[in-house]
Amino acid sequence: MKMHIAVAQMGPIQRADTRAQTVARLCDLLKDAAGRGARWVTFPELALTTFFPRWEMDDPQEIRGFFETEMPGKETRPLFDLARTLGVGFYLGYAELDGDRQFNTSILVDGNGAIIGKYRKIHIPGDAQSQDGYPIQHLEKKYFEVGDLGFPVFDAGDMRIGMCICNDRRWPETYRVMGLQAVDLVMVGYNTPTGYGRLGEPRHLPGHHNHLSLQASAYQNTCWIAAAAKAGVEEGIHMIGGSCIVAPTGEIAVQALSEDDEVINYVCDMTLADGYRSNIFYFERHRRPEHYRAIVERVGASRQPL
Ligand code: CDV
Repeated sequence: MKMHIAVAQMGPIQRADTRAQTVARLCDLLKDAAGRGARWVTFPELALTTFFPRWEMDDPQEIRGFFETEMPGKETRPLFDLARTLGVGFYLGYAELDGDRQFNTSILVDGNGAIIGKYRKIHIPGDAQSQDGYPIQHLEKKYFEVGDLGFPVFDAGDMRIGMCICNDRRWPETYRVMGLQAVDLVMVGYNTPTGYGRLGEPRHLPGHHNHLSLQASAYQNTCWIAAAAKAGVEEGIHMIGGSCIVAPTGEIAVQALSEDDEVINYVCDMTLADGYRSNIFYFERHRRPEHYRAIVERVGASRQPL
């Protein structure tokens, strides 16, 4: 079975950009993807606003302005209507306000414009308050609770789709939980600054680690991964691009070349995973969960005497 999939990378969204402007960009990207024949599109994490967790804000009204209280809301409805008109499904990342609870969320919307899945980011990186000495702040722990929905996989007709969000893509557990549900496609959006800085990494490494994580995870869990960056210089901070579609072989099938709004697409052979699932990664035959207890019993690495 072949499935035509697209990734819609976005260039920067500045703070002054309105929701209407940003949704219009999303609609243009969706049309571009549909025009190429794609049936599913991945948009980035927090795709409706600038990456606001770089700022420490305390005014509840100001913070609230970055969150959605309903989905679709008045401003996002055009994207859902367009999906229905084009018959194209999508993944969309946004900041969700649920009562007084705040989550970094993604939804899966089908080609009828209906929400068929929701995920709330589990691996929340960064800090709860600004840190001295860091060139840029990353305050997701201030603005978001840890997600409470686990890593579900959704029936999308011809395939099973799972979701994760940005930092989640670096953790093997993210994909293995979905791999154990026989996920076919994982969609992920990200905002990754080049100069996260606290690691003092050379500037080429964030892009390398992005692809390393995605490629290893697709291969080890026998699934496709469609990964969408928000890229370029946003509010003075450079974020990596490198949006891509990765095959279950671990190979990058197609990759964005720019740091702007850009659609990439690929006709994915969904049977490519079968060979791995029935051989080297035949989970039922080869996995040894009785030896993996530490994974669920321990959070950190133990330095206790051996
Ligand atoms: N939005 C993110 O989750 N960003 C992280 C940064 C902090 C490194 C990431 O893992 O890309």
